[in-house]
Amino acid sequence: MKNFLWWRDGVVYQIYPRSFADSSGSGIGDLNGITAHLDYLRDLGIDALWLSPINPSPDVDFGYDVSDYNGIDPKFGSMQDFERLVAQAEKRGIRIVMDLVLNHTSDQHEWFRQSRSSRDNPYRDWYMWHDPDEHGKPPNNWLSVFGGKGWEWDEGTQAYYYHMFYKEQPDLNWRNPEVRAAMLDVFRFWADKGVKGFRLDVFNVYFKDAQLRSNPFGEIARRPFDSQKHLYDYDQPELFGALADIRRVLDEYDETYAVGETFFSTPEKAAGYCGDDLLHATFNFDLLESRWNPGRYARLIESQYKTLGTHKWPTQVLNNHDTVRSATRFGHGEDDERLKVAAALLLTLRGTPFLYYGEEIGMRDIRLKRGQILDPIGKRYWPFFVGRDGCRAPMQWDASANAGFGDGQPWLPLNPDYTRRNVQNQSADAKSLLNFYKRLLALRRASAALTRGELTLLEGLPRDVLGYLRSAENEQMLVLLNFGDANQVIHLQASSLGWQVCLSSKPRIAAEHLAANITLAESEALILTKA
Ligand code: TEU
Repeated sequence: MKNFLWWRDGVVYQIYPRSFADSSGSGIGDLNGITAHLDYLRDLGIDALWLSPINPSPDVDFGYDVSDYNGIDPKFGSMQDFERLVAQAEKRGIRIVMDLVLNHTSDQHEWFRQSRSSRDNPYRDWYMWHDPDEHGKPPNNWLSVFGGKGWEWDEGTQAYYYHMFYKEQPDLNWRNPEVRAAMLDVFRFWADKGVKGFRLDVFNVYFKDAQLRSNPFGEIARRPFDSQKHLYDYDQPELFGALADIRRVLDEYDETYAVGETFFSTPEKAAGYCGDDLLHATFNFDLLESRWNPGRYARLIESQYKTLGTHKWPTQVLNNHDTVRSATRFGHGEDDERLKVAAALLLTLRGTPFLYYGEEIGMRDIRLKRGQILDPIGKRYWPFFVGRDGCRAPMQWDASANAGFGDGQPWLPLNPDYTRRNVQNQSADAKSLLNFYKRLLALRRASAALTRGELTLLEGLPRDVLGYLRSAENEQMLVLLNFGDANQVIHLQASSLGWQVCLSSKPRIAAEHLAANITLAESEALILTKA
C-alpha cells in the first residue's frame, strides 16, 4: 500500500511481558522470550508491539510502579536484550511501543526516597507534599482509585503526600519544571534507542487543581472513588502545555507516535487531547466496554466519528491488561464464531486497532480462588471485584508442559484449556480463530479502504446485523457482521450490486459474485469488495 504510515495504517499488539514467554525458567516472561517469538508476530501480521512496563519495578502494581525510567528490570533481561529485541523486531517490520507511567513513580524510586528524606531535600517538590491542617487532616477529600484516601501520612517529615493509585505510587508534581524536564528526557532516552511509540499511562491525571479544591460528591457508587465528581484531581488545563512539550520532542524523531490512556474522561475531552501539536491519539474504550449489540456499536461508531472529526485518528480496542477478555465476555462456551465477528469489527473499523496477546487464539480469563489472587485491587475488593489477574495468564503456545510458556512454574496459573486452545493447534487448523485473524490482518494491510478509508454505516439492515462501507482511492469494501444466532437475508440495492466475496468467517468461495439478496449465516463476518 502506498504511503503506509505505521500508526495510522498498522496494527499494534500489546504484550504483557510477564505473561508472554519465559526464556529463563524463572516463571516470569522476559524480553528474550518475546524476541524468540518475533517470527510468529511477523506472520500474524502486526506492525508494532506495545510492551506493558519493562522498567525496574517493585511490582506493587506489576510494573506500573516504576523505580527507574531509564532501566530494564532484571527479571525481564538486560539493556542489551532490549536493544536486540528492538533490532530483531525492526528487521521484521515491527516497531516497539514503550509504556510510560509518568503520573507517579514507585515509592522506591530514588527521586521519592530523596523527596521523603527531609523537607529541604532538592527533590522535595518533585512530589505532591502537603502539611496537615490544624486538625491534622489532609488538604482535601481526594480518594485513591485503588481504595482509601488519596493522601498518605509520612511520619518522617510530618506531612501528607498524594497518590491517585496505591500508596506505593506517589504522584509526581508536574507543576515543577524540573519534573517536566526529567520526563522529556525519558522520551528522548527511549526514542534514541529506536523506540517508535509511547503509550502514556493515565496521562490526563498528570495535573491536579492548583488550589487542591475538594471534589463535589456525585452519585453513590460501590467504589467510593466513583461517588465523587472528579472536577479537580484530573483533566486540568495545564495538561495541554505538557502534551505540547512532549509532542515537540517526539517530532524530533521519525514517525514517532504517542497514544494516551485517558483515564475516566469524556470522549470529547479525550479527543481534545489529540492534535498535530498534542498527542497523536488517545484510547477509546467504547468497543471494550460495550455489550454484544450491533445497534450499540453503530451508535458508538457514529459518535466516535462525530467527536474526532475526519482529522483526528481513532483507536480501537477490545482487550487490555485491565479488563476481562473479549473471549470471556462474548465467547459462546468453547465456540469462537462470535470472536471472529468481533475480530472483523476491530480490524475493519476506522482507526488503529490494538490487539492484546492471546486474543488471536481466543484465550479466556483464568478463574482464581481467593488465595491465588495477586492483583492488590482484587485482594482488596474481593468478592465484588476479583482484580485483573484473569486476563493476564500465560500465553498458550502449545499443549506441552506449561503450554510452552517456559520451564519454570508460571507466575499465574495457566488456563487448563491450553491443551486444546493453543497457537500450535490453531496454526494447523484452517478454520481457527488464529487463521481468521491472520487473513483479516493480511487483507487489511493490502487495503487502503480498510485502513484509511471513509466509513459509512448502512441503514435498513436486519436488527442483528451491523454493516458499513469503507471507501478510499477507488476501492470499496463492504463489511457485514451478523451478531445473532440465526441466518439473515440482506437486500443489497441495485446500485450496490457487483460485490464479490473477499473474506468470510464461514465457508464461502472467494471472489464469488453475490446476487441482490445475500444470506448471512449465523455469526458470520463477511467482507465484500466491489468487483
Ligand atoms: O490504568 C488506569 C486504571 O486505573 C484503570 O484502568 C483500572 O485498572 C480500572 O479502573 C480498575 O478498576 C492504568 C494501567 O493500565 C493500570 O494497569 C495501572 O494499574 C494504573 O494505570 C496505574 O498505573
